[in-house]
Amino acid sequence: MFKTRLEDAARAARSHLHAAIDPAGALSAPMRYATSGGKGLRAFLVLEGARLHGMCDTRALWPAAAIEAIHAYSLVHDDMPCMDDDDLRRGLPTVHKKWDEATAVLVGDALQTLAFELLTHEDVGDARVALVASLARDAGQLGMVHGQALDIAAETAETPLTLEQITELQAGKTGALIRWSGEAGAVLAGADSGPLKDYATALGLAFQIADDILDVEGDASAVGKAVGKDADAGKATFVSLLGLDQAKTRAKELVDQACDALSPYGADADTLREAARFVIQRDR
Ligand code: GRG
Repeated sequence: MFKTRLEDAARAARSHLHAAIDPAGALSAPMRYATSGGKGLRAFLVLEGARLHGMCDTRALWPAAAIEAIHAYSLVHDDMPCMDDDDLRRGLPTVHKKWDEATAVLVGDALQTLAFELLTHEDVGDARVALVASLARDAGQLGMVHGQALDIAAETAETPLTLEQITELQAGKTGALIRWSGEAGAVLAGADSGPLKDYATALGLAFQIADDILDVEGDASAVGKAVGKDADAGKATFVSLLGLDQAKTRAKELVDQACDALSPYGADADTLREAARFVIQRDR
């Protein structure tokens, strides 16, 4: 059930996003390229959260496509030589490798602004301003960009980060967009987003711990990007700080926490529970 829903969400959000990329634009080809592939986890979270609140996909696809646009922008910029410097993303050459660095900067810029344009579509209804404001906050100076800046600063820091510092960094870098995705369906419906926020906060941290584990245990061809980079760079990660076994235990605890947070929804949230289990079992 979950796998099918994830694939459907990824496909639907991608085609919604691609329909919004105007072929007349000078960057339409690299923008489509940067938003192809990917698991679609964030779009899935938006659509499932919306379904739990009786919201149809016609409304929810706008925030689902918007969050995948922001996520894609962050990956394009993160892959650049001035950031994480990667040649491979989703199993294909990164945008700056296939085109050039100026194109990668501009593709990220255009995807970011497109995300906010999508959220203002009339189908989104009364939640438009709330969604624009929360995405601006969660992607911005105290959200994802904050986490990314802390990560870059850590590369040249004298001492490795502590567990507390890594947790703050990841809550921004990876956690903020996942949290926004989890909450968006409830915000769309004007409902209490508390349970979904708790679910997505735990899920985001479990996701990042799983990512650190994949960097150690994963296979580059399955992951679709280089692995072993954190250890090579001497970077503090959940695995380097906790050890592999404890990192896996912590990820499992967070998945249980995420599932418990869904109790107000009963069995209706079983697909989201499956998603939480998938996040720590994935191979890419
Ligand atoms: C450049 C402002 C700015 C931020 C970049 C997201 C990010 C911040 C950097 C990505 C670095 C990274 C690999 C983080 C680990 C967690 C993560 C976001 C992995 C990629 O997300 P997935 O697995 O990707 O959902 P797909 O390809 O499935 O969409």
